[in-house]
Amino acid sequence: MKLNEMFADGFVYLDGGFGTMLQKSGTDPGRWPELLNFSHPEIVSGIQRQYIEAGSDVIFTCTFSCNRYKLEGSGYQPAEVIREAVKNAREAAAGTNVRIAQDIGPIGKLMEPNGDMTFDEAYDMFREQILAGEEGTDLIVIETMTDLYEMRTALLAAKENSERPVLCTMTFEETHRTFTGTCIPSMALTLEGLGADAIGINCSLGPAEFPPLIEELSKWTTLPIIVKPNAGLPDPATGEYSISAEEFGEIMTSMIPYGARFIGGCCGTEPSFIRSLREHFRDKVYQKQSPDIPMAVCTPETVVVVDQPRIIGERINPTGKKKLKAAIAAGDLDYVLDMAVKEVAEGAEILDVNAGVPGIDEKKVIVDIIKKLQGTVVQPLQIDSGNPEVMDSALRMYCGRAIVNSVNGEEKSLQGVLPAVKKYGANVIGLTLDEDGIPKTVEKRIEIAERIAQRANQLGIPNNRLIIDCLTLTVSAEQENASNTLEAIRRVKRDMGLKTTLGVSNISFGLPGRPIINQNFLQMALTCGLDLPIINPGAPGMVEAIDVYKLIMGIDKDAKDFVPKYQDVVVQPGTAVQTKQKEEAALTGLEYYIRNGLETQTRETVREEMKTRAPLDIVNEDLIPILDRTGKEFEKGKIYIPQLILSAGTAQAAFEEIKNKLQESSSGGISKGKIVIATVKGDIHDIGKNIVRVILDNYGYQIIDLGKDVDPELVVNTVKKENVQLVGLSALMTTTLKNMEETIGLLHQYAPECRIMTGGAVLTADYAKAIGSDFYVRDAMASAACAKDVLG
Ligand code: THG
Repeated sequence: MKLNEMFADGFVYLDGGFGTMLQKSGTDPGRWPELLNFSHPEIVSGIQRQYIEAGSDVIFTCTFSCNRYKLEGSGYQPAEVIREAVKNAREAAAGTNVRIAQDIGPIGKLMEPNGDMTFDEAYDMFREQILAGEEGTDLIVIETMTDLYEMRTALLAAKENSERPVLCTMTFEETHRTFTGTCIPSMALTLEGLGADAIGINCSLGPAEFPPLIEELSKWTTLPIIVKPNAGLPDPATGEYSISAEEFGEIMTSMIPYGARFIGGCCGTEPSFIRSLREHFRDKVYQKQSPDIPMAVCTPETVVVVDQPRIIGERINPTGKKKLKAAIAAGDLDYVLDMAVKEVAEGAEILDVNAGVPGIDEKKVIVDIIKKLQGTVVQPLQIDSGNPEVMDSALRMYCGRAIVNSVNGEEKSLQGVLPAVKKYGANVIGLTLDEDGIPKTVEKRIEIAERIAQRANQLGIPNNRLIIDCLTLTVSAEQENASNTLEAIRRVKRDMGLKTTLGVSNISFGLPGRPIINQNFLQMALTCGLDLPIINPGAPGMVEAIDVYKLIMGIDKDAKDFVPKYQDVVVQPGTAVQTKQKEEAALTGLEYYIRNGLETQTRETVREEMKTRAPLDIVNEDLIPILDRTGKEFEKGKIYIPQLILSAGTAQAAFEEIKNKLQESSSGGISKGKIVIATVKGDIHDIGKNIVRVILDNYGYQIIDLGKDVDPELVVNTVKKENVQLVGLSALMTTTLKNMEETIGLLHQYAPECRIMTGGAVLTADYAKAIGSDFYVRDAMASAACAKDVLG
């Protein structure tokens, strides 16, 4: 059943927090709260019934962590727990027309390229859950996701294995990003593209912090919006949340103008909160949004809006490039990555990727390249392949909204390529050519463009995802072709209202003075309305032509970009311009390799350096300062967790080289010191602790990660055995703070020299001090400062 058939027009009331209700019921949820479906079914259905009585139209099954990974060791299979949970929810809803949503939360470990769980592993776990929930539920809810890779994998698994509507929510921070760096527009573009039925935000913060997040979301989706905040922040001592039911209902109404439709609560919201929602929304009307969403291309971290000329870098294309061909054939991904990083430094905003080398497994290679690039470069990709199967695999792996290069007017191409564009929510380039090649006349090219647009629209691909390439041949052969291309661009833009792209350098094949031709043709094409020039951004004069275009057309308001970029620069016509920004952007040597995940080059450089320098000097003078600077960039919000993980991992390769060398001679410590970290006993959430690990790793400390739900004795024993000077403890629930206190007590007793830092969602500075912690770390970055304090 479709979502709009399931619910009458207007607001739909979801449920509230489950965990906090469980705590109130006096049961110990233990390590696997979902097992309460077996041991205490009456408590589970009882909570659900309270939500129904309070006015929920939808209740969620008690299955948040019912995945194979999280249930490991419980003695239960995900499917049997899910079936039991569905039974309990049905029992609670018996005799009502309340809908049952199968609840699915994060698996609990990071996916490639940020972590090591593969797409297939994650997909299989989600599919297992979805199949098990098919019987007896009406909806699928995927919630509390922080990684867009995982979110989209779960959504794909839902769409491919069930007909049930899918509600998707992610968890954002006040920075308007999830902890892995996903931004709101990227979530919206990606999930709407993949066919989600409603999207929104849950958990995260209290309702008072939600309106700006929901307002931003409302600009990027036509789907109904889900709003499910926490009841503010909990007081660590009492566990009471800061927002009352009354305030909750009141504040939630402020999001009606942003299209809030599916409303409910997360942590700390009890049935009274849902009752309050009902009361406050009773005389209000759902305000459906119809935003005019611009064409955009994205990765989780970056959105490139095509509201002005955007540069597509053309260089990752082996045609005519011997070295790149050999690298692709040999699987040398670092070579490709290096090219990508250079293109971005030169000004590319989107990267075209073509892996078409004869005799290779193109499908596998393009997937590997996409994974590699998405692990490093935050710029969106344009995938270039003539093979629909290759395109399908590439889009399946790509996280975000890509551009498909390309479809053309031939029936075979339309049928082969458009279905994948639709399924994965990509943008697509339509080439104005068909069985008879590139038409000579402008009219014919427009006809083909119209045919492609019509076919795309029929399949549900809207015009804001369609780009037309009017194609240019070299002006040396058929001269009138070039001016026809320009005229066709003008007409596609003006009459069809579509965005345009063009491989600019084709114009000059076989002629002398190519850079001059290319630069001027680019300028002419921009004037005719070219939006997405495909160029080599390192070629002389090309980026500069675009900078000038933006200046003259008033896109670069008050020359804000132009003046700083070109002041102090002596421009030699016809040569590449070395601007200040380019110099600054250009990291060099080891720093460049580490920051960009170039492991091969990192190892080579370190080995080379060790021929003339002491290994420990390289650590102290190069590696640690590089990691410090990387940490600072992260602090400033210039890079995100994935980039931090990447540089830490690459630096690890450098450390390995150095260790090998040291072992050859004598031994010696090369880390800045050991730190034990753990999530305290009873607490099974370790997101915060994992971020801390990444950051401290990145700063060059040796981390002994004891994991989650850790016994106080294990912490103490490890500290003593390893002679550790600093321990980091985290607790995410008010109920486990007492275990934090106990752990601290034992440490003080048995390892009095060891210092203790503590953090976690529910902890405050006062409370940390009260339970004997030496340092309160407000956020993960603060742990680095603390480590520096203790260990230097
Ligand atoms: N439209 C669309 N896609 C396209 C094209 C187009 N993709 C391919 C091509 N045309 C654009 N991309 C390239 C890629 C590489 C080169 C040219 C165009 C290339 N150029 C140099 C040369 O001409 O000798 C080499 C420059 C260099 O060293 O990088 O190799 O029209 N939709």
